[in-house]
Amino acid sequence: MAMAVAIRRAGSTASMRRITAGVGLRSMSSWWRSVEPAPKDPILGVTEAFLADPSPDKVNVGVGAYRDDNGKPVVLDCVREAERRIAGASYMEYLPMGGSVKMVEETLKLAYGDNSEFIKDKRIAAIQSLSGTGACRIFADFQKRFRPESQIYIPVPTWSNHHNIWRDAQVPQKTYHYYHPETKGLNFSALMDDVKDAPNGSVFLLHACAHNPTGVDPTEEQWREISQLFKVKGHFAFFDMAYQGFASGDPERDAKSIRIFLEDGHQIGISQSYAKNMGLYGQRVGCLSVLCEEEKQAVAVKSQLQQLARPMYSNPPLHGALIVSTILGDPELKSLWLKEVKGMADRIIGMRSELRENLEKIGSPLSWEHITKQIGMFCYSGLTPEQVDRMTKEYHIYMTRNGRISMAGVTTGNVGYLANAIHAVTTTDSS
Ligand code: IK2
Repeated sequence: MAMAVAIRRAGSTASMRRITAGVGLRSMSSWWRSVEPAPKDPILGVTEAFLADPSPDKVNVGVGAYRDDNGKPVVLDCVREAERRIAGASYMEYLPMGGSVKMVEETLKLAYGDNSEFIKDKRIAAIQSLSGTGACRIFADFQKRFRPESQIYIPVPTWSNHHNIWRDAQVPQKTYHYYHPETKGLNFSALMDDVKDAPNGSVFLLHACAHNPTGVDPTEEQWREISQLFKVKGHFAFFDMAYQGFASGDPERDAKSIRIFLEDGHQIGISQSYAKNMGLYGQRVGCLSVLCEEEKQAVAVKSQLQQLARPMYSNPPLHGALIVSTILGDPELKSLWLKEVKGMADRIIGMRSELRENLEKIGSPLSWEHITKQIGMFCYSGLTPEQVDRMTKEYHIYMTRNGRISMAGVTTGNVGYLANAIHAVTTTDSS
């Protein structure tokens, strides 16, 4: 702009030449000179490295994406049938800013319950989101806009992208205790202390089930205690539910934490994703909901959530929403989906037992009980970053440096190899 004004003012061709040959043009040609490469994403970077490795032995247990027992990505039968029904549809218009009303309605039932009074009373502000990540991000922006003084309390550890999401939304972050490295379980007393010590009315991010990366969830009784303490403190719970169905195999059971908070009268927020439980990873379909005091407030909140989405992506994509609403709106397809979710969860549970048994059979002197105690897609193995580096360098096994193993990538074909590698790096020095 300044350059254009200078050129206009300069008038003559000769002086224009002097300007363009000078500092102005040089700085124009180096607009992005100060840009350094971004650090690799700790999860997606693992997949990049895996793909670049020519070894025939390579195993990817990095990203949390479900594979069948042959290590192949899966398209669920219910999804294939829904796509068959959708094929040739003449409707390719924009969805409204808030997305598919039908998809959102069905999605809320999964989280709040089929007969939820909150749905009946229209107390929930909800929009279709760009999967779970998009739901978290819109919520973070909403939090920043309407509670600018608030912070977000995030568990240690958590899904690494949570930190990026709230950082980019410019919400200050605090952490709370969650995992105990010695017991490889929940550090419940430290968690409760942190909840107690947080200023009244704080916002907490809670993993609704199948905690990523630890695979450690509070028990039902512990959820009840957490909920009671949240009441006393007036805290707000934002539930990230990226794995509904993946913990127990039953989406209804996996919503228990949320139902406890609802019974106790909390106003909560929820992020839901169909990436894992419907295998719709690349379709980017999910839902953000915020439970309000009454309908009028929900209408206002929904309008503001849409307002946040509009300048970002205008409206969400159609295809994934059609798949979800076709499946959940048809009792037969829905029961096929429930069967398939259970099948995925059961295969992972089976692989947990096999991995542990293999390690015990090899004669590992260490305890691997946590492999079968933890739930969901991930096993937080306890391997150190250095041991993980050896898994990759010496065995071509790719996993995140925090020691997380995506159990969804373990198969009957690679479980023995994986166990041998774990045994080697945990009992011998680097070769
Ligand atoms: N929230 C949590 C806790 C998640 O784990 C994820 C998905 N993470 O998957 C990648 C990995 O950890 O290997 C999400 C939210 C968001 O997932 P999506 O945006 O795909 O729905």
